[in-house]
Amino acid sequence: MSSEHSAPRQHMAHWGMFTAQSSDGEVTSVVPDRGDADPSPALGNIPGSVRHRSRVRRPAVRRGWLRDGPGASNDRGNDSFVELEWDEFIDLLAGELRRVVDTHGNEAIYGGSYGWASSGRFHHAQSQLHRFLNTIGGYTRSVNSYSLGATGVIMPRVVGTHWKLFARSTSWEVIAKHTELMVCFGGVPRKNTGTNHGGTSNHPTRDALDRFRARGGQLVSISPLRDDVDGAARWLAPVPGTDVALMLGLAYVLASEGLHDTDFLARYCTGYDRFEDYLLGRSDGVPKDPAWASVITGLPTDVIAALARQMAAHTTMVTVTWSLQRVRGGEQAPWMGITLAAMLGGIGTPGAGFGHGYGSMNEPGLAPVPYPLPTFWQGVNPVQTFVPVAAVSDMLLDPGGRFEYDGRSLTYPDIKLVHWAGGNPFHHHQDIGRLRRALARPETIVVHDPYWTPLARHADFVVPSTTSLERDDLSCTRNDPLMVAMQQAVPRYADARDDYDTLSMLAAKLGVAERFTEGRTAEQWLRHMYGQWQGFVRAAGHPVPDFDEFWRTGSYRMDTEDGLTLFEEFRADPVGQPLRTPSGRIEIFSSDIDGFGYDDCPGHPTWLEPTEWLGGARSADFPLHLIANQPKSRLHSQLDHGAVSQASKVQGREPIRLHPGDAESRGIAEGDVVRVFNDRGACLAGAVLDDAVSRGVAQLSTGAWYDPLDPADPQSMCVHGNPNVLTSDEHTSKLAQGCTGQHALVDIELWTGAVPPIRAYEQPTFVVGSAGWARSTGG
Ligand code: PGD
Repeated sequence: MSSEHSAPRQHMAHWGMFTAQSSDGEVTSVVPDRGDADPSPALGNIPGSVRHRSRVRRPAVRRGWLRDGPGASNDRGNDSFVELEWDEFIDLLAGELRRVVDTHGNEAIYGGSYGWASSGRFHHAQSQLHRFLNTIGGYTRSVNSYSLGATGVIMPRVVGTHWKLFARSTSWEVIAKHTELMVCFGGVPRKNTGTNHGGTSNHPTRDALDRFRARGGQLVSISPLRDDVDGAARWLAPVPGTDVALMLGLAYVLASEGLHDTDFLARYCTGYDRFEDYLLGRSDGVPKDPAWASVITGLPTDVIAALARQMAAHTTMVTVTWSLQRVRGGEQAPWMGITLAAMLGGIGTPGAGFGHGYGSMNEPGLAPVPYPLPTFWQGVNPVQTFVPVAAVSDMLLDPGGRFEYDGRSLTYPDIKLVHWAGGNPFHHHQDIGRLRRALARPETIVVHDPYWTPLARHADFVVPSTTSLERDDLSCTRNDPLMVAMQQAVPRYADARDDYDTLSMLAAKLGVAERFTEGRTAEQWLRHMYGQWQGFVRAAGHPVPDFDEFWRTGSYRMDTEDGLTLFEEFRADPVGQPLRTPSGRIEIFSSDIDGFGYDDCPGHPTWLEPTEWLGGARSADFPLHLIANQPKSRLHSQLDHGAVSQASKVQGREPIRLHPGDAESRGIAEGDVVRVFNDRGACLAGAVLDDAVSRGVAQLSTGAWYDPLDPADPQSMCVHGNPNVLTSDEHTSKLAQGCTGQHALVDIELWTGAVPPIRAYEQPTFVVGSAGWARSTGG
């Protein structure tokens, strides 16, 4: 399909659709698609990324692994590599996979392999790896996500669904037309709406909010950061981590002043009475009134009471961003948000009710397509063992250990081989010092990535993957109308191969080639997957072109289900269209959750004092509340070396924003390099002073590639500004065991030492050799 690479090519990234211009094997410029109302600035990270110096050029094996063979090693992350020819590399890796399967069984392979990788339905890295591992007998898998760890478990129990909250959320159109008041816990940060998992052809949030405001709609943003909303909004900044207390204070006013919708609560919900006993203090002697909420949140009592009355008097949408559930006790905020919306009675009516994730990703509010998407079938995993995704360090450090999860008591497997494609746990996982000690435990670690990310540096086998720009693919997502031909923009870089090719070679060595490939090339898979999808759309009566015509045209616009209101069918007919909960209704009190007896997730929404917050004892040692949120200048850690991300850095470090008053009291000026620290670790960052950040708060986004001052020391300071050296590896609760990376208590001081160089994007050290050479010479 692609033979000439200098012509402009249409492509798709998680952060938007664009045309790439290239020359000499490199993308030189990108132009956002004309149909995109508000393109993401992150597209600017793409030019120069294909031939960047941090690319993995050839298959590489860690020197110590070649010398000593498989085994636990503290050298991971501080060793040199030997580049091998593909054939030799595949022989060695296939032999190691066979050894682990034969000796320890497939459960000993951890193929959780979490990560966002790239857009594209076929070349999706995890799908490729999971299918391959299934063909060789399966693997220990991970469940849920870092994005929505708490929500993914609690919401099915409370409203009977997880995916509907996003894929069938109330549309931006409906909000712009009907909502009078949006009360947004966590704001609606536009920086995040640049991104959608798998790609996105349009970014409607800014325009929708403009129309909402033009109609007289009012937005109240509740966040420690004023700029969590673009444009006019009323800003309330409670003490970070206290949103549930604020929601309870609001709920108390509704209940005590008779402003709650008792008919809705009786007809559509279960367990309100039990919750009300707690709310009004009948069960514990503590009324959760505005005065109580004021002490915890720092917001004035009358402000809380007035907001509750305003909410009751208007068509109000209560929204909760995903960040609020990425903390200890993270199940409570979305549960309490739904409860508050239920008390207002608007759920299922246009412009009112509940939303989860407006401003978290470019999906909530966008109309879904009514057809299944083309799918690369992953096969069946015969291994039943799984772990919650954020429990990876616990699993590696504690084989055989018991843990609680969603009402079950489970055991961590004994993992010997970790196989990872398309993710970077040094970006996404908490407490990197602990993660490094965990990654020293397995006998072998295999990583597929286009770049020498920190995870690749900690691997034994590093597989050079292509970027999506080096291959053809199909892009579409469940809330985007376009099926898009992602055209290869540049030839493959150096010895990089598609993960499909690498895994096909491994499958051939292991005697399962036919099962993995079904005899298809990548192009044949695209045609096959397109054909299946075409069948669905044609069955709905739409004349979808054949593959070749589609590829020439470049895209196909599907129908979408416009004008949705979340739970409207349940509202219309609660008996005929019940929720998939035990009661068929919204579970404000859940007997099942209550029955688990978890101290950190009781049977109804509850204020649980966080471990990391300014109201607790820990704040005496670490008096600043760090918000480790998603970055503005890139997606996660992807293309951190790109122009937009680099332009945001301060003296090469990730910017940390703090209030001018907090900076002044520490002798810190704009542009200084600072040391951010707590009892888990430390990193350097570049100071940006900004009164959009509340007093007592600091904001350091995720995504700066981990860059240890001393690579031999797992606890080393990161000289670049990765906040996950500071975050805690505690999980949300025994119910969901989700990620809690959003908050950490820290302190900050001026860095007065020499400023170390950034080495994160450099190649590791290589030694010349081959597989046999290292073993025979001890090299
Ligand atoms: P990415 O940077 O997207 O981060 O964590 P995630 O691991 O997804 O990593 C994707 C990797 O895939 C990159 O290394 C990229 O080079 C590689 N890649 C891209 N394309 C391909 C390909 O085609 N093949 C292969 N093999 N590799 C490819 C994200 C996670 O971080 C998420 S979703 C959230 S929401 C969490 N949020 C927070 C947070 O709020 N606060 C903190 N402190 N930490 C978090 N971590 C979580």
